[in-house]
Amino acid sequence: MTPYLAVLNGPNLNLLGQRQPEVYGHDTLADVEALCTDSARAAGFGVRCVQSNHEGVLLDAIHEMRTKAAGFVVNAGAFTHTSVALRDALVTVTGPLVEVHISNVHAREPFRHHSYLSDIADAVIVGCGIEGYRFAVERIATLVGRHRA
Ligand code: DHK
Repeated sequence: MTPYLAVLNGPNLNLLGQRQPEVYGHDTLADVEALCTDSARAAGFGVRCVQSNHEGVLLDAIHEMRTKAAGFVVNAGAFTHTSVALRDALVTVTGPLVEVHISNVHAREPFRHHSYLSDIADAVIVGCGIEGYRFAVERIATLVGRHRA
């Protein structure tokens, strides 16, 4: 079976393309998921994409995939800055974890400067727009030693 990457997007990311385009750009969540699918395929992976506005749904998805996914690409949205529960779930995943933020959170409000995930992530990508998701997929492929398998 083709190994897969989990691509998790948190609250409000379903509104990409409509929400604050000056911050998040004009691409949609569908564009993000297509980008992940294409870059993962190029590296020999499938993807499972989950977006939810509900913390518990994201937790359940992590529990379901934590030992099965080859790696996790996670943009937890605002839960990044608030959720010990997401951190506690993500620390149990067996593959690499890459945290992504479309915007440069460090150039924004102070409450966005702290992440509950960054110190448990293998890499953190901020401020690259949706291209950051492709970088995340490629980094996971490098970390698990799988390139165009
Ligand atoms: C997305 C969000 O929804 C915010 O809550 C984060 C992040 C930043 C992003 O840049 O992708 O603070």
